[in-house]
Amino acid sequence: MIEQKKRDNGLEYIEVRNAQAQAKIALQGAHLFHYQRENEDPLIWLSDASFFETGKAIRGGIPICWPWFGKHPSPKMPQHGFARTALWELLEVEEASEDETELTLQLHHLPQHFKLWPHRFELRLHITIGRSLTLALTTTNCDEQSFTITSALHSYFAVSDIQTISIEGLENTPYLDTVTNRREMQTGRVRITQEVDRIYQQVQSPLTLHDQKRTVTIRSEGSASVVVWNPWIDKCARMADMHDGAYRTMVCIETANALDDARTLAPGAEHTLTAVIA
Ligand code: TA6
Repeated sequence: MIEQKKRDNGLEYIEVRNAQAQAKIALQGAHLFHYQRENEDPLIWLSDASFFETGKAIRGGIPICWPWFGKHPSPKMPQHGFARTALWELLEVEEASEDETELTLQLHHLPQHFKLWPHRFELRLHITIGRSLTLALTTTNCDEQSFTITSALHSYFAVSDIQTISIEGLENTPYLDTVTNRREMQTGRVRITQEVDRIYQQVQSPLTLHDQKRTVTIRSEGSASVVVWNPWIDKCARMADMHDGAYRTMVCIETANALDDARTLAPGAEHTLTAVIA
């Protein structure tokens, strides 16, 4: 089943249901904000205080950070780029089988983007919804000049209790701790007992999120960097779109092209950043 729906304030989204899972994707940002497998609790976390307003990023789901990740050198520019608040177009929907649904959404360069980022581009997101969830973000350089992007599939995962989870697969991997602004080396699994905001580099292997209720694997393609984020108590309390205790039920594990993993595309070239969540 695929339905085009609108929230009370007019924000349009697509609802997908098949034998294996259900999902919701807002046209703003091509933002998947719900994914739940049959007979399971939601796997992707969504703040119950999220705004669903035009021009404001939904808090949770899998925001698309593009064409830059993080803060822009100019404070007037939106953090994490403009793709996640732009209105995308639904190009194609295919119910490949009763177990799998595929969607393709597209963002084409528009005049209003040029003042933010003066390049001609085409951006496509291909989402496969089934027992596993796949997002593939393809950037095409439609310009005569090369351009460089940083980006992330900024995935929010629902967890039973942040203090009991661990993330396997980043052992002995270097990272930038953006809380302390120091470069560190990961020893053992990642555990969260404070604010964590780390950009791991030279990431090779698939990751495994160990939660009390389940184990989730995240396999990336076209990416050698991963961001792990939890705002913890104080930062969460300062966020208008997160209730105070919400940090306890979420962790971000983001498949990225960040820092040294930025990607430069020659005219006509394309790059795909993929996350497979199973
Ligand atoms: O991915 C981690 C991060 O860059 C954090 O620094 C925090 O800002 C988070 O993204 C959320 O950013 P947002 O702009 O969605 O509030």
